[in-house]
Amino acid sequence: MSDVYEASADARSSAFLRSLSEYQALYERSLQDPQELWGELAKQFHWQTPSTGPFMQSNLNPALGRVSVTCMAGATTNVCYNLLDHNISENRLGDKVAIYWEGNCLGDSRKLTYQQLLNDTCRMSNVLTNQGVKKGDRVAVYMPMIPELVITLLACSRIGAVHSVVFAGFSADSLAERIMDAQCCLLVTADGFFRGEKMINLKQIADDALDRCREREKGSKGFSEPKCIVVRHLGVAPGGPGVPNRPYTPAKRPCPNLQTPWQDGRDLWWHEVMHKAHEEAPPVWCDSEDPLFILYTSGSTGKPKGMVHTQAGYLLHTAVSHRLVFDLRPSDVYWCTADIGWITGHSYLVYGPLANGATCLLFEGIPTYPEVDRFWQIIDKYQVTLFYTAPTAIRSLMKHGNEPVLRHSRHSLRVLGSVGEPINPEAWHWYHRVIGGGRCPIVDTYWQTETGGFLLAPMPFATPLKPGSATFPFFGVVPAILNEHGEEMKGEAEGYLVFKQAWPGMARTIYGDHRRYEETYFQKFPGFYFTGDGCRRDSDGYYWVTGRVDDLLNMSGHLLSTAEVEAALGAHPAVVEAATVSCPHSLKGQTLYCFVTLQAGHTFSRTLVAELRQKVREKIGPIATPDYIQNAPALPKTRSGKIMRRILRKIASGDPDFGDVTTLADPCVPSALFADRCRTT
Ligand code: 6R9
Repeated sequence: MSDVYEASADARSSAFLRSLSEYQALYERSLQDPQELWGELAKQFHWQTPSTGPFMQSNLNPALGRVSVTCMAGATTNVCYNLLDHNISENRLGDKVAIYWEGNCLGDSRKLTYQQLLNDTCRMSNVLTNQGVKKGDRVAVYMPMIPELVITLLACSRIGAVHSVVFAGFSADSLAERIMDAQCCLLVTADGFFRGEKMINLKQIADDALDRCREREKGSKGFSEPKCIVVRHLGVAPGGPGVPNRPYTPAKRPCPNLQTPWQDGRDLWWHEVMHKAHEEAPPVWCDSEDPLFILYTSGSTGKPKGMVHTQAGYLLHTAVSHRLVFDLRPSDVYWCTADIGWITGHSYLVYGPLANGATCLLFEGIPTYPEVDRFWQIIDKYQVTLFYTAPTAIRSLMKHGNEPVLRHSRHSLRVLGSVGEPINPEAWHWYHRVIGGGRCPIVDTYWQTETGGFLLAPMPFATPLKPGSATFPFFGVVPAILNEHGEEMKGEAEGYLVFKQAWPGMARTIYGDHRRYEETYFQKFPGFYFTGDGCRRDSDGYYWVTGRVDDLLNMSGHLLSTAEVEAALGAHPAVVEAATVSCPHSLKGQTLYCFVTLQAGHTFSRTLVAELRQKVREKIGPIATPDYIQNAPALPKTRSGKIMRRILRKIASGDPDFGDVTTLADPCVPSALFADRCRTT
């Protein structure tokens, strides 16, 4: 065990868990008697009616009947009530800061206490109710990283409505697809926002999406165009600058020129409806298994999957894992840099931390604006103690050297976290040594949109760390490594990562398509939850997630489906066929490498490449823009016509060792493509 990091005795002394054996004992307990451990942890929350059944019940084998998972059956609660009212009344957190908001521009900031967050959330709950939103209805949310986003999620939860957040970097097409899939009755958005220097007219994109919904659903029964509530974030109040927009302040850098398209009768200004709404709203009690939210994640067929998360299990899992894995203290200032449009933002910026009564930082901007030291400057400004980010962000900052970091003290930092993809050792060491000054443990947290919360993660002061390994399972979580035949491999092994039993925070279904849920996660290895990831277990029992084994790729920590990108490229009239694979990238981890076969009469040119890139941005969003597009007069196909992506991956990564090509219809294709490949360094 050469590269192993252990916390100092001093740092351990005050931690929740102080040694590996303490972790192991608690882990064993969590497996032997989940009821005892989780039941104890559940006591910190308010249950309007207690659970009547065992802590969890599940069937993960489609052959034995419908796949189903329930947690705390029979209990009723309200997640928003637990995060706000309960923390205020039981834990006296009314005056504690819940959210520090740091805007894109320097000097643009706000803060909300738990009491203020409750007041605004109640108003918004009344706004939603006044618009006819009821328990179980779906509300689409397409917003920048501003407090109104958190308020909207909590308000939905308060009235039992199901939010469906769509990342504000997704295109109008993607938004429209998600609004229609979940049949949302309302959309909450904002006029616009800045990312660094770049202004995004969000309402324009939202309007385009709503137009698309209308076009596609023309004539179909039961679809009525969603209403739209718009936060004025960038625009100037009617009547000109200086007219108060209270209680909601727009960004410090208003844009008098921002054109916000508007449709009377459908669109409502947030500040106007909020102003008229009452500040008190009783919570609507929900069943432990009622849906809390839907969040879409890429699917290997190209169609995104609306993962459905429910109430009790999700609340418990996110709260407990956040508290233990970050060793949370009442005085901590916790910063998760993920966007709320992703699961990390849902579980570890909103639900887990607020359930724990933590003070959270919500940052609207990007790490490199106005300068590459913005993260470190913010850490000092708010005296951040717990910092959670992604390897891709670390790598992109690492390339600017140590000087921008060393301009700031960062002495407040206590625990660092990593999520989204495997962290490479160079980035791990830089994060540990330079950012954390060698003092702070790094919790490498492995989990997914589907899992709701951490599945593999260290206890920061108890688990000896190995750079690049998410170490051991969280409480109540049982990993296994299977071979191609579905046989479990013990000891040192490499294969498919699965989980042997249900855990509280797991997604219960895919919205509107339970069969797809069963097929995607439980069909390949009946009785196990299949992650889609490969994994290795070393001789010390540490888990090392090696990456996706399906047709998904992880670009800058975002999961993308190669099929979806291929479909976007195929929508260009010049393209007959497209094949997309991932290839390694020094900053993004993985990137997209696309092969396109053109229609006769079209020539491959720079203009065409630019058009193809644009097509992908339009259909999916800027996060999916491919780095490499190669002309492929022919693709390597089997005689039955299947594209051999294995060979394309080799070409993309510059490896001429194609392996067995005898099954190809034309064995010359790989070398021809290889000779013409794009430079990928
Ligand atoms: C939370 C999140 C899930 C996929 C997952 C895996 C990769 C996430 C990781 C990791 C290695 C880690 N992944 N965390 N790989 N080490 N610590 O990212 O959810 O967007 O659904 O992505 O991300 O491949 O399957 P999501």
